[in-house]
Amino acid sequence: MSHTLLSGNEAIAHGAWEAGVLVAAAYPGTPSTEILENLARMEGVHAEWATNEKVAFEVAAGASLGGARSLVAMKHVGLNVAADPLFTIAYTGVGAGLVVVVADDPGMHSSQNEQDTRNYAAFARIPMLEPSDSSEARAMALAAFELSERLDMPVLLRSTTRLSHGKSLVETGERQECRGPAYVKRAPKYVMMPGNARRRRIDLEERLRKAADESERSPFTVAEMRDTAVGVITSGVAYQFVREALPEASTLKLGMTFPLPEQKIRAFAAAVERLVVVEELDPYLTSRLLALGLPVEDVGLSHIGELSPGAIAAAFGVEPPETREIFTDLPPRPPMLCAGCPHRGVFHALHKMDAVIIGDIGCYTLASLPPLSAMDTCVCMGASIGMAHGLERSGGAGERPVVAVLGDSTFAHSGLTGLLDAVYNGGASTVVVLDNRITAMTGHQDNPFTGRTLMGETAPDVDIVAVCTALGVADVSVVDPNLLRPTEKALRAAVAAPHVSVVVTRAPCVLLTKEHPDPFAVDEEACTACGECVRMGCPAISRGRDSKAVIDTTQCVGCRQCVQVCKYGAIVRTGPSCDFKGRS
Ligand SMILES: Cc1ncc(C[n+]2csc(CCOP(=O)(O)OP(=O)(O)O)c2C)c(N)n1
Repeated sequence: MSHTLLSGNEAIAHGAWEAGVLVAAAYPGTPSTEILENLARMEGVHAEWATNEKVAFEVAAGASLGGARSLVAMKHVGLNVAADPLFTIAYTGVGAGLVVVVADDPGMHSSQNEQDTRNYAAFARIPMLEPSDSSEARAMALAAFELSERLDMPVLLRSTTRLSHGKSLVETGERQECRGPAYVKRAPKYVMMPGNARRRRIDLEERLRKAADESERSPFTVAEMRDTAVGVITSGVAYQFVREALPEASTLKLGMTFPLPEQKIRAFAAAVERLVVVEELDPYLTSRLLALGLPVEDVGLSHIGELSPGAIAAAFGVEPPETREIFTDLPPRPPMLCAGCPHRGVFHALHKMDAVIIGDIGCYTLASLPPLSAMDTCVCMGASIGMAHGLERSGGAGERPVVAVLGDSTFAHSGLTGLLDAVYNGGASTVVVLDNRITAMTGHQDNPFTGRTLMGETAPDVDIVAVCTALGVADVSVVDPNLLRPTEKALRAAVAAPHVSVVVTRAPCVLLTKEHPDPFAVDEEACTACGECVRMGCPAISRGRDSKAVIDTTQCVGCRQCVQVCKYGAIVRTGPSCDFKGRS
């Protein structure tokens, strides 16, 4: 045993490793990504980035069939993608322990919506554990595998951003080696056609009854009796906020939040004068406690966004805990495409073409912000192609070209089926695959088009062009998006095609390139202040004296995109070849 300062994600990975996890799969997504990145570095684990969360879930489920303790991790919206296998694997049950880690993002720090995954546990009828710090995250990850095997059910481990990324002390242990029995054919358990599924449905209720007993006995549910004037029932990171805001209040911290430990809850409720539930996001516990007939008092806490000790103190009408403002004088850093991002040129061209740009999720979503303002929609991963096809078929875009734009990782995640659909149904929209050779937005994870795996091994170099051709796209071209004219030409040709066309814009993410050419600078005499380069939205370019362009040479990576839009030759290379005398 040793003590280490770990984030919730690191602790979950460690707990799973100690439990002897053999196979782990995930699709990256903040705030869950580091779980797999950590597991990939641990001895004895096969860890992989799956193409999407559904596939990741199925990989883990298959490994569990084969007697390997398995883990799948994702962010909350990933569980929507993986929901199909989730609901039915609740019926089949597992081979060796199967743990599903889902990290919610209250407050949407890096997500397109806010979801409370606790509802999924109840909806799919699978047990759920909710850690409140890193130490519990490790212990629960370990315990979740044992619980999964005792109950013959997948177990959901729910985290939230503060837990996943916050650090606290963890006592870690050694790894147990525990391979389960090899796969045996058991069709009545694993083949979910109606006759078998009906029997497993009844069996699921029996397993849930056992899970409820486990919940009553769970060491993770702890009643802490202090002043009994107020009793707070809470779970997860909300427990920490309650302890800060209401240090005198009695608390019942629920570790297993599906099924709920009804007797423990009733006993706690009977021992306090006022009973309040403090929970982040949906009134998940509140509605269940009210259904039990318990007198839960509504103190008016919001169900939108993150909780905080201050918000809890305000709801209870007590002094907020002392907080210290740190780093108050930092300059604002609004999100934007990086200087030299190869996506920029594509959006510049699409904007000029007055295309309706049906976007997707990735770094490129930032093109929706001014000055590029080059995106019309962004809904969920992979949505761009289907939505563009629907819009094009509706005729609602009139004469304007309809262009779907998505990254290489998103294309692998859920773009392929949309593209096949558009081809099959005789669409005529254009699809742009922004192939920057990486899953950039979530921190540079590999994907099937990068030629490397999460374990650092070489993977087959799957060619996006060949994939599109195989899906029936007649018109596929490849351009370097740093070259603006050829990019615009390829896009114009693609939108003119009478059928579905694909343009693959291929240039590595600028952050993958370690060495850059000399930066550029503006020749003030030649600059007319027309603003064309500023409209590219590069963070290295701003307006200076007399509204003329200024390039911050510490940010400029020499991509040459701005040089190509300047009609006056006012942007020139610095360094030895500089052809103006540094008038700035
Ligand atoms: C269902 C789902 N899973 C994961 C995410 C997190 N996520 C947002 S964008 C993105 C990948 C973007 O990569 P890519 O499409 O290659 O574009 P890039 O950022 O490299 O430009 C991921 C994994 C999400 N939003 N939704």
